[in-house]
Amino acid sequence: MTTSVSNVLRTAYQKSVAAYWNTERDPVNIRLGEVDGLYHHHYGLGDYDPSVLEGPAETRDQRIIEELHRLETAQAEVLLDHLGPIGRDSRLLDAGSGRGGTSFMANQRFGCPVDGVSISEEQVAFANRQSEERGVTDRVRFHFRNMLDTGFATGSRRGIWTNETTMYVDLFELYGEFARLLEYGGRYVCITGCSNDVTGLRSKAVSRIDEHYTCNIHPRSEYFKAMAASGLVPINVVDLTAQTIPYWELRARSSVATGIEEPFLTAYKEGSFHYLLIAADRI
Ligand code: GPP
Ligand code: MG
Repeated sequence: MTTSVSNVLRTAYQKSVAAYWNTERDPVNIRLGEVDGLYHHHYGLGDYDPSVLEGPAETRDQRIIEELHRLETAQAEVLLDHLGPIGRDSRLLDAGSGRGGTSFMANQRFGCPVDGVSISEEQVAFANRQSEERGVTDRVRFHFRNMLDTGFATGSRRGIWTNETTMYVDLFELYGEFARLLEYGGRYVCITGCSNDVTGLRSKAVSRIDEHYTCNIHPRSEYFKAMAASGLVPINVVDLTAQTIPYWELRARSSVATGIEEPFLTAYKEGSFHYLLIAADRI
């Protein structure tokens, strides 16, 4: 399979998403990543330590950054907890791998090979540099490929995850590709933000999140329809909304707030939006 730009970026929309991530250097991601060299592109889970907002003013900013980073790493641990037993030879796919954080954590935890794919060449290059620095290039590799059409072998994956990336794609197309890639009984884990069918069509706050990231947040129901259509059978559905709100409250008070904190807090608190984990098995 060739990985020329025109082959990977097939639509004007995909080109605009790639352009966004190719130029993204936001302190909310870079400064957090610098804490320990794990660069995430997802949000956090769990209560924060309120003492970070107090104490010596000269260290407060850095202590808040470290606490936000700790919560983001905790989120990735929760995702990996749901992959089920993974042996050293099980092959995993990180679909929409960003700067690589979750992939490195999976390799550290399971010792297994991990491939990440991204439509951002800058992110792929960044993550591969990280892999070199960590000395794991034989086990963790990042590829400039489209997660809708990865080119990896049929049935080659024990596990696949999407950590906040599904709002960029058509779920039916995506899960068709994942169903092809997963072996029988293989596990898919999704963490996502989704709109609430019960409250009706997209709220103002959810529209503002879409606009901010150039994404298209799906309704909750769409996930289950698309999984069912591709033989992905949910085994766990966890509403993580209450556990992510403290992260957003701390982030709103930090020096690295981007302005998207208030729409997230509004959307979660008004109930128009959930932070959801879905784990599903391929049958
Ligand atoms: C990015 O994380 C995540 C997305 C762009 C997907 C949108 C997620 C939803 C749950 C709707 P990031 O770490 O790059 O974002 P930020 O720069 O705001 O920290
Ligand atoms: Mg971030």
